Amino acid sequence: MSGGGFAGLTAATALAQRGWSVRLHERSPELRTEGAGIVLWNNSLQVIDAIKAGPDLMSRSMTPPAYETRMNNVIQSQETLDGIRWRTLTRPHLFQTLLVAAREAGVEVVAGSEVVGASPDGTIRFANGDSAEADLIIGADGVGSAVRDSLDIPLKRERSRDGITRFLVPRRKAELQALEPDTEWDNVIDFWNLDPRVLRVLYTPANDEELYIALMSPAADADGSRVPIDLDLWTSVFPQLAPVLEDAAKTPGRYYGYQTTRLDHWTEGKVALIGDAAHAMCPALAQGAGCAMQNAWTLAVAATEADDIPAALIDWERLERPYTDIAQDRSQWYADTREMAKGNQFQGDSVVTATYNPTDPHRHEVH
Ligand code: FAD
Ligand code: 5PR
Repeated sequence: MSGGGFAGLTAATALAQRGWSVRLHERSPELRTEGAGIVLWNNSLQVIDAIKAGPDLMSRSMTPPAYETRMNNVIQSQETLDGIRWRTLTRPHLFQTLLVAAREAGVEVVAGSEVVGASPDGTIRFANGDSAEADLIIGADGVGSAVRDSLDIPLKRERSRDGITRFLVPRRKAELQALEPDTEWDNVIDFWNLDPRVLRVLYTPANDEELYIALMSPAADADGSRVPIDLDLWTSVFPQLAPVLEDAAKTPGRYYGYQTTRLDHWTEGKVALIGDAAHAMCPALAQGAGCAMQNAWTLAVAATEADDIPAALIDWERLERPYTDIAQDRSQWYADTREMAKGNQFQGDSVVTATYNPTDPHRHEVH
């Protein structure tokens, strides 16, 4: 296994729990995650339950009363998402949850070990010159995947004009309430402004103490995409968020441009790619990590049941990839059109992946 992110840890855990001996190579000297907050939907929450990490995840996460969308501070919709499972949490909490599960399952984690490539016959190569043989090699090494690039799989990369800077800050609920008493500050609130200037704040409570805020602007807007953030600019457009924007301005932050990567195929012989290595996407539907964990799980199950691993991997991609393709397409479309600003974001094609249950053994039967 190459990569100890959300995809790699999930696949390693699911395989080890099925009796595989799993060695996970992570390039960084220690296992940790960057970034702020995250939203998980039914598809990944089912996987969390299946690897027995549910109680840990639930202990420090929440389901806000509604997903609210505003345009120029006027409410467009308040989606209560009835019947859809979803949780908000911090990325460090998700990472810790998965790391504990991996350790308990007996995964051998090798930190400070960089993978440089793999071959379809089941050889994995390391930066220190070593190599090893395996029945299954998984490239879960992120959007810059060395495993993927070593296989020369054709890929298409699509960039969007917008991007985002993310922060984890204290909730400051009482101060926000004092500024805008009628607002339900436990909601996710997607604050859009398109005219006269495209600036957006996605406000996502992650638990009682921590708030995830994501500040979006076009890459072409130098002040809007500046880090540390231009506090005067952001508070002039979002005065009701001043207390939390002040905290965000104290951290350096990093601006990420939206992009989508699509591969011609996800597997070659005994090698499979999952997560951002195979299917990086725009964050609009909050499904990047969700699809990573969903595909990690289904891959582990398919490989365990296989008589012939390369054939089983091809079959796995054929059956599972449509749920990721639709999330990538829809997220890219939302990023390109900014249609989320109209509200009612989570309907129809936008919730196909979110409501999928990858742990249901009967999921591909025709009803
Ligand atoms: P990564 O997290 O990138 O992990 C890859 C790992 O591999 C890293 O630890 C890296 O150090 C290691 N590695 C890299 N190269 C090598 C090598 N050569 N050898 C060994 N190890 C290596 N998703 C959601 O589901 N919900 C959200 O709300 C959400 N919000 C997002 C907001 C933003 C702004 C962005 C940019 C993304 C968001 N995502 C979200 C997407 C999500 O973060 C990613 O899709 C997810 O982290 C991908 O996980 P991964 O394990 O595939 O890759
Ligand atoms: N949803 C989430 C998110 O983090 C972002 C977006 C949507 C949870 C940005 O990071 O549309 O950009 C988005």
